[in-house]
Amino acid sequence: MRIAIDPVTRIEGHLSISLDIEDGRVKAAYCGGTMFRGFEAILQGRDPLDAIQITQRICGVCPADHAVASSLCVETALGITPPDNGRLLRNLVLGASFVQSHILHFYQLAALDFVDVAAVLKYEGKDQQLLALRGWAKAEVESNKPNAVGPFLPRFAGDYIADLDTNLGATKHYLQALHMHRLGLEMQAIFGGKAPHISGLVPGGVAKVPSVDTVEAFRSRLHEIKAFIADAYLPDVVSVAQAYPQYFDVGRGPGNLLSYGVFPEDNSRKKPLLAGGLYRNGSVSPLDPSKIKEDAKYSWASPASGLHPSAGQTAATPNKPDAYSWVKAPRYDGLVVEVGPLARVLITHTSGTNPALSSLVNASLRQLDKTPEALFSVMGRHLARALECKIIADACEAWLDQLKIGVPASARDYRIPESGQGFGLSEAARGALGHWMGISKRVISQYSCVVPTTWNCSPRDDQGQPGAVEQALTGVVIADKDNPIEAVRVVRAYDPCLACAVH
Ligand code: NFE
Repeated sequence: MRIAIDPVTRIEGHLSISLDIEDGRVKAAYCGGTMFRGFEAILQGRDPLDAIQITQRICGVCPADHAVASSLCVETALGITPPDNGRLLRNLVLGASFVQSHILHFYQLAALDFVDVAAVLKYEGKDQQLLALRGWAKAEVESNKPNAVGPFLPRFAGDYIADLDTNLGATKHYLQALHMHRLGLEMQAIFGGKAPHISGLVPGGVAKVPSVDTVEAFRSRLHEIKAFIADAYLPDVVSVAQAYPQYFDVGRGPGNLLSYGVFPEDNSRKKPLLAGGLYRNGSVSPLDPSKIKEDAKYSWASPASGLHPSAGQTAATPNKPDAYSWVKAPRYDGLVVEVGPLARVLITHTSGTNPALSSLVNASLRQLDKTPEALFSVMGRHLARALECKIIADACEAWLDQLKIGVPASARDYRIPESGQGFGLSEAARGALGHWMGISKRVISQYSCVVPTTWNCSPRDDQGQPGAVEQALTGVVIADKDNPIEAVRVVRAYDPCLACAVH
């Protein structure tokens, strides 16, 4: 029997999931990106400097992340690097982007798979925000209008948390998380000019010169967010993990992890806060970006298959016989890999390059009585994302302290070459983000983005290997085919962004 979840809600963009179910288990899963965008085609013939602005429009959630990858891409083509202040301001803008994205993902998107937000109808206390939410929800329920109580209903029936206080506490944090999201955007705007879609990232650094005012404006917001991570986000993730220990055994995925490394601590980019590499069978090896290829046998997004991103092609080919997605299928050395917080955390932990991260990972696993292997799961992905969020927020404080007040943050002198190549390998909140660019006659001749959700939500490759999320879904028990909540829990733990994936 085949069931379809189309669209999958509470993610970014348009994703369909088809599941072949046999004896109550998923036998095969298919991820479909259901929309074409074509940013890589739009970029051709444009000024290379425009790429930093145009690629940000791929997404409303992670524009800063694209701006950083695109800046690095332009910089390698131009042969320039930012001064220390530029690197630090970029880390701060990107750090604010990650932190707000992770909090938004947990509270606004994923936690509603576990928390029973309908419990607010039973609220009897004095909290003004919860009373306002209760009043709104009651009026919606009584209105009998179609789609009442959206975005909370309709939802799949399932084993939601039963404890009233846990549900009310998490619902309160849902409302506070909206404020954290705003603070995270304001922090990006303080150094990036505006948000979303920041204007201040330029080749060679950041246009803003840090002042005492901007540093302290960023810091005061950071302190609010750090308190929320410590008092709400981390404890809530642990509570959900303790309430659903079985989800440490669901959604393993391919087991191979990839990260480019991110948040450089010096200008060599060899010492990032979060390490890069390929995790395979318990050990980490260095990456060789020439081994990245994008297959397209099952994708409508490209007429050609198996190309390195520096030669990538994007053109709508809607009549391909076997295709079922607008997402391409990137592979590393032929391997299906998972990218994202789990990849960054396990690669950094295994590499031993960040003692603060390793002690946080060890303490959390001890608290939950789990081994690192258990992180390959629905709950492991939520936990890794929350732990990374704390590490990045803490690092932002250190980067603020390293800024030199009044000192410019961008390289001044550069010229666009007649021809050239660039690449920018960075990380977005959702995982490894690569931009590749060719320049000819001083304009962009070719541009490719290989984006986190392109890796995670890819369709099958030319060898027929299912993508990472397709593998994570395979074997999952679906108790009620009309309410496949187990499947959406697996998908949402990856925090997919299909707008990015199809770009
Ligand atoms: Ni549209 Fe994005 C992030 C990027 S994900 S959210 O994070 O790049 O594919």
